[in-house]
Amino acid sequence: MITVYGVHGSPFVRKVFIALDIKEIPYDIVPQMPFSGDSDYLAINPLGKIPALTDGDLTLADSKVICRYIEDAYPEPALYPDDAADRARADWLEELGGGAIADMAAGIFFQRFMRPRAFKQEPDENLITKITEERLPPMLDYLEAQLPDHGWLFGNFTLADLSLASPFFNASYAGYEIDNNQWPRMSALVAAVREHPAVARVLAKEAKALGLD
Ligand SMILES: N[C@@H](CCC(=O)N[C@@H](CS)C(=O)NCC(=O)O)C(=O)O
Repeated sequence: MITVYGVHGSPFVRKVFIALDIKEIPYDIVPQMPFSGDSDYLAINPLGKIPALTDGDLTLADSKVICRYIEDAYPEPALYPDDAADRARADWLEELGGGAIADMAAGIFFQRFMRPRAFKQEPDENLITKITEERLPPMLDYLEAQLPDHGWLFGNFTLADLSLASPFFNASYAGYEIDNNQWPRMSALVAAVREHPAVARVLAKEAKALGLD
């Protein structure tokens, strides 16, 4: 049986839940908060980050590594493109979505969602403006040029589509939406990923967990 360590709300944990749901692989969840310093968890992932996953004797961390394992061990339905060049490009876009873009979205989410709720502090609006006005627009320009006019990046839904859209679910919890006039393809991608049945199921559980339903 697969066990996922993590909590709803993290875009990285969300990716693993969605990959497992799409492949109809049953799993248990061990709730694990990030930044907990919990020594039992550090034995599973010495970085202390979520998610981690165990499958029998195998223990893994990092959503990208975990999702590649899930894809190799449970290939159907495929969540990455077949063609080598497409797969490399999907890797790159997944990396960008889980790296720079997730960092920016996490900045907005932390300031406007987590700070007031968890720490009873005001958000740093200057920091948010720096992200939304300076750092994010060139990234969105780049992504807009990467996306097709319609449909998924590689024909079928892949983890590249999910990884680019998912950070913006967190940003939207904090009141940020991609401007549909300036970046229509990115805005449409986020909407389409949100409506994917497995994504919608996980987001519904997430809304409950975050007290947003
Ligand atoms: N590259 C990692 C990033 C995971 C990550 O940063 N998770 C956040 C939660 S959204 C975390 O655990 N942060 C705690 C920390 O950085 O110590 C992945 O893809 O799994």
